Amino acid sequence: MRYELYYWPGIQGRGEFVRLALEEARARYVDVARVPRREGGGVPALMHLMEDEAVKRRPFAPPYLKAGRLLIGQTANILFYLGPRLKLAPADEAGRLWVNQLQLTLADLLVEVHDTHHPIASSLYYEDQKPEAKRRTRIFLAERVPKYLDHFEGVLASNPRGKGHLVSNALTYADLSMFQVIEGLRYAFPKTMARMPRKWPRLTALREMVAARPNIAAYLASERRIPFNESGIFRHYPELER
Ligand SMILES: N[C@@H](CCC(=O)N[C@@H](CS)C(=O)NCC(=O)O)C(=O)O
Repeated sequence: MRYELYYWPGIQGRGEFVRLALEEARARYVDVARVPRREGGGVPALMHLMEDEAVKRRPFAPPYLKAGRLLIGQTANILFYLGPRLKLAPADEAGRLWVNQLQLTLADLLVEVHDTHHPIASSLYYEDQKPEAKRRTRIFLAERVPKYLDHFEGVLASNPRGKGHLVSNALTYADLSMFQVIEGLRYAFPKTMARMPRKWPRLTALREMVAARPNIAAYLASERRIPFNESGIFRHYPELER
């Protein structure tokens, strides 16, 4: 199977959760919007599947994945499909649902991360909502980050035979997504996350374990990994953390 991933070309964003799973499994895939337009890629190819009424089961927003005749939207849904196929999900239903639940909780967290810099509207510039962003970020860092990270630290603690994995004792896409969220939080909020090794030692170990996986390490060092930037979900605006 040669998968086609559709996501905005200049940011990690939500597409990165799918990229990490495909990269870990060394799956064959094309990041379509990063292919030149003259070769049928670029943003027009992405928009076409969202906007052309002739397309069946059109997605609402990127990322989406083409797998043969299937067109699948929603990050967690894409990973739910890919998980068993890439051997990144448990074989049993209860395990697969638990991985999906963790992924959906991370998706909730992502919305809150986005709202730190865009608390009023995505259609407005950050510069037009700075006071609200500052207020929102203060509460996010004081209340929400600890609540979420305590939860995931607890998931690791309640899986003592998991060899550092969130689910069972093998790598799942939830571990990869957890890694990505930690990386993003470290980029956006370095002061808060400097406390991570002391406050969330199991998550710190998970981050190191995932970063050291050969396929992930090779991907992170490659040009395929788009650097974090101030167009993505995780943005570093020092004034927000001050
Ligand atoms: N719940 C969806 C959210 C998708 C989403 O918000 N995609 C963003 C980029 S990360 C987008 O382009 N949204 C356009 C919009 O909401 O109008 C998912 O997890 O995939």
